[in-house]
Amino acid sequence: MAYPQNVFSNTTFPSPSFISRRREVVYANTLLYQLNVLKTTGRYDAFKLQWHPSYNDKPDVPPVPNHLFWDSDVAKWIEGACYFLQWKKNDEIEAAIKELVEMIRAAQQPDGYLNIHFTAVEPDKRFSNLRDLHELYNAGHLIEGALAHSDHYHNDLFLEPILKYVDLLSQTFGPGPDQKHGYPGHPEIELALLRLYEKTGNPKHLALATYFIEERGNPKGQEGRHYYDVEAEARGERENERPIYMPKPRSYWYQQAHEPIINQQTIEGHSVRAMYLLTACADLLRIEDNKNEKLRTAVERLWSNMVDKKMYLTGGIGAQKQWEGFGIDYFLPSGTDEGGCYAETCAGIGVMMLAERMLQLDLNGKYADIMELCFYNAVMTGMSASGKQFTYVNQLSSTDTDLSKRAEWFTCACCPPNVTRLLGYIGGYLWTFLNDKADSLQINVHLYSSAQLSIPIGDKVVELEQKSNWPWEGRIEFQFRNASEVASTIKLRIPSWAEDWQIVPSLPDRKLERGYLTLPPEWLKSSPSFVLEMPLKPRFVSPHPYTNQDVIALARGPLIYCLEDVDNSWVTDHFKSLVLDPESPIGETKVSADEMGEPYVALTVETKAPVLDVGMELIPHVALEAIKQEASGVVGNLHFIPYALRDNRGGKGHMRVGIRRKR
Ligand code: FUB
Ligand code: ZN
Repeated sequence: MAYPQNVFSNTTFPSPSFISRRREVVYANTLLYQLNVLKTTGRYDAFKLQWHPSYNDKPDVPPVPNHLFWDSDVAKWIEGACYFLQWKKNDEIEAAIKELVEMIRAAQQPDGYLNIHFTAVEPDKRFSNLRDLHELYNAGHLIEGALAHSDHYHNDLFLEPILKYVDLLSQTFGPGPDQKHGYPGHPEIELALLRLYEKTGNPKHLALATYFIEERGNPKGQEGRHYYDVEAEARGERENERPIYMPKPRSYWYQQAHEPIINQQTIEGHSVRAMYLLTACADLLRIEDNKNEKLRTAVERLWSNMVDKKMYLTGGIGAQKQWEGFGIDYFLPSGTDEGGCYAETCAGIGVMMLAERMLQLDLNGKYADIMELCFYNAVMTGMSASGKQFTYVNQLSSTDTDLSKRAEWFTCACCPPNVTRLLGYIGGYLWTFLNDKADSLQINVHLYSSAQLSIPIGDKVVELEQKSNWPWEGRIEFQFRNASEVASTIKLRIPSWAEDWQIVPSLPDRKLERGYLTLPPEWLKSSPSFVLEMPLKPRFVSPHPYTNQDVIALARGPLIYCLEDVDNSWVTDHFKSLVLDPESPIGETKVSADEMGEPYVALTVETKAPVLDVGMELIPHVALEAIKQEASGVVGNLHFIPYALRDNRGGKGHMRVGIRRKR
């Protein structure tokens, strides 16, 4: 089983760490908090298929009804809850899952169909708008929920109706003359079907996923035309009609359906869709033993385009609000007043999913570096210390219209339960292992934390335990146990930002290949306890010069830092007029957990006057002097905190990551 959603159960968290503390919060607060929201908003009961008053609401984003994703919100919550229940029981959560599964079973139509909106609200419109209406996206999340449920409860109560629904989908979609040659506007079902295939071994599940992936973007898919054109015409859509998130009619790059994936040169469109789709592509590659050269090259090409040219310093992706997605190369404004920035929490989770799948195809630290960057910044910023507030958009600088503030929930609530389920199976991201033969084992350690991996081999359980205060300290102690009869190799990731590192006891041949250090069997036999030391020093980082942003930001280890008004109370302009000298000394302070829920390392930059500069000399018609007098001056030292921990202490919501570089 290669999926992190399966192998996470080999990982436990016996001693405290950033990760275990976040998991504790989700278990203690978030699951029940989100369950309550599901109930109070109508989502919980929606599978009863009764009318809900909100079904009359005008869509916030036409033509997408606000409640269209309710199936997925419930499914993601069940999925996350099942992961946590494998760790600790909870009667209230168990009872809710039981009731939800009963409702889902009862909501299934006689032919297998299973969807709230297209049963309770528009039953005559099934599969009539794959482009915009998330029917198959919801189906994908139901599949993933059912897989987690079946793994936890060892019964088919949830999986059974889902398999019946998938049968209906397999009959409906495919290359046959009587089938629809369509595919989802929002990918998700592809990766879910591939995971389902891993469990069932049913070739129909593989075939449907493959069909959705390969058919996507076919210009002549249906009646010699693009499927979405034919579908739109059948709905009576006018030629110039378009959803508001598409800049022009037929902007099918929004759904990554402008051409077949293997031909796509740059990563385009809605960022969550792109990540879910590419994750499925990577899964398909692995299932096909990485033999599909064209698909492999396309996925690698799109990954590189994204990471090199379309990713924020935080690992966030998606610069354009209109389509919640990618802009042109190097277009990475940090906030609304600069022209955008979206960096949705789900998109960060999607990057992690893709990175993890790429690592399984190609053990290269460049994927793990990005996976870690996303986790500790773009994703972990998505949930408050309390586990009861969330972000959807994660800008790198606030403005008066978009303050750095979390919310209790969203109308379109994809992100909060996505963080929940990610933390449920996060153990599956720390490491991968290969033990095809009974007497050999390879463990690849991608992320550091305090955790234990247990791998049953023969009649023994081989264990690898790591203990560290990562990401705050760079010393990781390892214990490798019970492996005496197994020829074992461990590969440790050395992050690309690590200037210096040491392994103790020393390793005669320090073989660092593509970001991983190999600890060979002979060495491990004599050194089952070893330590990796990696000093975590603060450093300045900058976006690529082609972004035209002459800014510097602070990083330490995998963490990106930001300024908040809570620590820098003089700020009135979201730190826009601030300039920072990259030569400034940086101090570190250990701060106890307080409101952050996490003991952390704060950074202080000692500034030299003047540090405020309105920088408007180039605009002659602006009355500069008054502004300058007000803005210029010494503000004293600048206090930075990890971006992931922002908005936990009140304040005005002024925040910035990248500060203008002082010349
Ligand atoms: O459309 C479903 C989810 O809601 C997407 O992944 C998010 O970007 C948001 O649009
Ligand atoms: Zn989301």
